[in-house]
Amino acid sequence: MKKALISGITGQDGSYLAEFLLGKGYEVYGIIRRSSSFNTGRIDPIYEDPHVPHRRLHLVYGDLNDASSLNRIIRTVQPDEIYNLGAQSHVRVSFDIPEYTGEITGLGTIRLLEAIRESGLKPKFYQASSSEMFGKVQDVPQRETTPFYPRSPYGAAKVYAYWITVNYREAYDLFACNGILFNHESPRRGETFVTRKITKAAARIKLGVQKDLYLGNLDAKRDWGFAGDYIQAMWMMLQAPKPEDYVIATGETHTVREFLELAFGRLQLDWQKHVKIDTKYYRPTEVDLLIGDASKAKRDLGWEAKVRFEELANMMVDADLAAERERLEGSQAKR
Ligand code: NAP
Ligand code: G4F
Repeated sequence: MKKALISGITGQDGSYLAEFLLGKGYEVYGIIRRSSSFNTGRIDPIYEDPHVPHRRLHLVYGDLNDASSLNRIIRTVQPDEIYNLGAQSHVRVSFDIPEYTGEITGLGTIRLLEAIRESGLKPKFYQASSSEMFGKVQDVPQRETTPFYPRSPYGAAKVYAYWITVNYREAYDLFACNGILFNHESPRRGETFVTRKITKAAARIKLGVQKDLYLGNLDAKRDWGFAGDYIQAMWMMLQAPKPEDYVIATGETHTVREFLELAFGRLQLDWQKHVKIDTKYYRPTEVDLLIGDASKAKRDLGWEAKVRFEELANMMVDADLAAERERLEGSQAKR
């Protein structure tokens, strides 16, 4: 039975990847951080689902800021595959905490790579690289050969993590891959990323528990796909005959405004009556246009995005409407 270690297992991607790998028969180890409130909400359902073999899921305490914990985990778990998904992953927040973002999102990667090197083991390594590295884009669409031009502390930290992964592949013959993933979303998306912020607000407005939604730049264009499709590409990269870097994207781009129209439209709401602009959500430097060319992944891995833009928006709105209804019914029952 293969063993996989996931940093960031409590996040959106980590939870989908854990389910996927358990389904493939892996023993899955996830690194979790101590928190004063529960942070395992996305993976708790694994323990409740009779179809998911949860006895093969193990959670271990550690932190990408704590090399000794990473060394210990790698020595004791001895994983065959490591997926480094842990990060301070919010671009806007990275302008407020740039040093911390560099520490976790950038240096966290070298701590993990060094722990691997010092262990003498040769696990395969996946690095969660990002289309945010393309920033002020030098090519349209962006592909593996497009030069990076990051526009945020987060983007700059991811560029460091990208190159250090390439360096360890070349210097130490490590099977290490960068997945350059474009934005991917789901009902499990963090609630402060724009898509989820919109779908949750639309559901609450529909149910009469919220009136307005405050947003920033509506003109930015993103290539949005479904997280459940994208985590499969991570695994596929580590099964390929040789380690390489891949762009993972849908090849379509849409504005934030288009996402708003679809999400509110799904609930027969007019977004213009509810959305207000708050400049605090603007970034000092913005990434205006992202659109990826994933033809290398299609050719070499047989991967391609299945869920398209409208289906993604509908899926997220429907899930938020159901969750909000349940929450309201629960709070009424308690009274
Ligand atoms: P996410 O939901 O924000 O999850 C981030 C995960 O990192 C959480 O499990 C979090 O743990 C963990 N983490 C944060 N700080 C940590 C630390 N100091 N030590 C260990 N773990 C830490 O992110 P996501 O959307 O799943 O994305 C997964 C990865 O892909 C990230 O590296 C992100 O930067 C990258 N990425 C995402 C996208 C996208 O569109 N989603 C696109 C390209 C790349 P807590 O739960 O304890 O906070
Ligand atoms: O949803 P976002 O915060 O995602 P962003 O900045 O593109 O970053 C996400 O995708 C990256 C891949 O390219 C990942 F690496 C990263 O970890 C993260 O998952 O913002 C999308 C767009 C931006 O242009 C932003 O300015 O939406 C715009 N926006 C407008 N109003 C807003 C808001 N973004 C947020 N978060 N909140 C707003 O109110």
